[in-house]
Amino acid sequence: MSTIKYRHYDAERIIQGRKMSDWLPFALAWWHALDAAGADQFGVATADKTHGLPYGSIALAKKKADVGFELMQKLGINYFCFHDRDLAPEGRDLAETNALVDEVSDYVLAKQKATGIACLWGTANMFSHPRYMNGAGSANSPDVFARAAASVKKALELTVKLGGRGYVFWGGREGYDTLWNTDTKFETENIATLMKAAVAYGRKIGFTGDFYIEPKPKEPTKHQYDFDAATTIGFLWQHGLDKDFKLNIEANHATLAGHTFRHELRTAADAGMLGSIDANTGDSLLGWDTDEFPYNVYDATECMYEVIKAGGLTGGFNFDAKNRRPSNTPEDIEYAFKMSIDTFALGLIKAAELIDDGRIDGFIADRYAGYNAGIGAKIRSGSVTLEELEAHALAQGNPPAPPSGRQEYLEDIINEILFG
Ligand code: XUL
Ligand code: CO
Repeated sequence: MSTIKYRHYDAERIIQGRKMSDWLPFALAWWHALDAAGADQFGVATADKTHGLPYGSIALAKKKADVGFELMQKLGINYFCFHDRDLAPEGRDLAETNALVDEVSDYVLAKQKATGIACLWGTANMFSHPRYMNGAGSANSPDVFARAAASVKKALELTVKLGGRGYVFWGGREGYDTLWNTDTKFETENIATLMKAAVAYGRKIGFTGDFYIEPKPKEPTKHQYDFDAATTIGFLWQHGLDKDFKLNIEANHATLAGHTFRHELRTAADAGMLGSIDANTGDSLLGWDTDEFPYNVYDATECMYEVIKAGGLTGGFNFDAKNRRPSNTPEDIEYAFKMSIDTFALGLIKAAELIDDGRIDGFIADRYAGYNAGIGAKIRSGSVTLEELEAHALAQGNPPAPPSGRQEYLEDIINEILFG
């Protein structure tokens, strides 16, 4: 139904046995597409997303829904992601805040029913309000902890109401700026307690989707507890949360952690926890979370290669991305989504070509072929002893010289598939 002419994205096209739209469930991030207006540490907004309505009003909240659904229909995007505070502003107290978001979510739900557009995931904003300056689940105050828990409860109810596939914890202020005032063990145990309570309540009210943690190493705190995929997986295993949680991997967060996007995707997939993706990019010359719309086809190809190998996502591709400050018109928002949707579609096409080509997979299979039989197979069984390995080492003489890793040959295959 999209009225945008894509160069590569074709929802119905079958790639590796599935429709492109099934490989790529794209989502609009309410906060960026409908709110972010270019304000940064150095200057005020450059775009006007108020539609002539008072900032923080219910009228504006509903207008944003109108604009958002119109944009998603135009782009052929089938999902959106939201924070509770993106939908409706804070009231004077919790009860009023909940009533406001009930009213706006009724309005959003009616639009979902009219358009067939669905919710990918919801989350609670536990980082903007000053009450969370010392954290939410990691707060030093049990009263703040309780308030955070109440907002998770409400955000879960909203996610169920809007049919969300997932529920995200991004630990906005869950971290520390100085260890001189912080008990890290205490704080991380409390975060786990909050997550366990969320799982218990979510399952009680019929939430069958995945919970996600979105790792990020820093910003706003100096050190965030969910530093990267490996750290987060360890935390989930340590606290018995691994059955209910997967990871939501964000490209810009991966690079902030000193990893590639692909490394984080692979690490999550290896643990069976690749759930969803926040599709964006940073800039190699800027060391912060710029949340740019992704355009790098190499990165998208690597991403889609990992996603195909992992069998797809239970979540989707949330464009947690905003226009650059000087790209400040409504058309710029459309260009941004169009460009990034085509980037991932091309990445999917090229990743599938790489897999069909078979040279990369064949090379990797050969590289480990020694493990298919004999002592190699015994090692793979996981039950080998040091005595058996020593016996093999003594009998074989010196091991043969290792074969080349052929990195440049393989990189040339990537270029050949991408550019001919
Ligand atoms: C912040 C970030 C968030 C989460 C949702 O860096 O990525 O927008 O995606 O809270
Ligand atoms: Co994100």
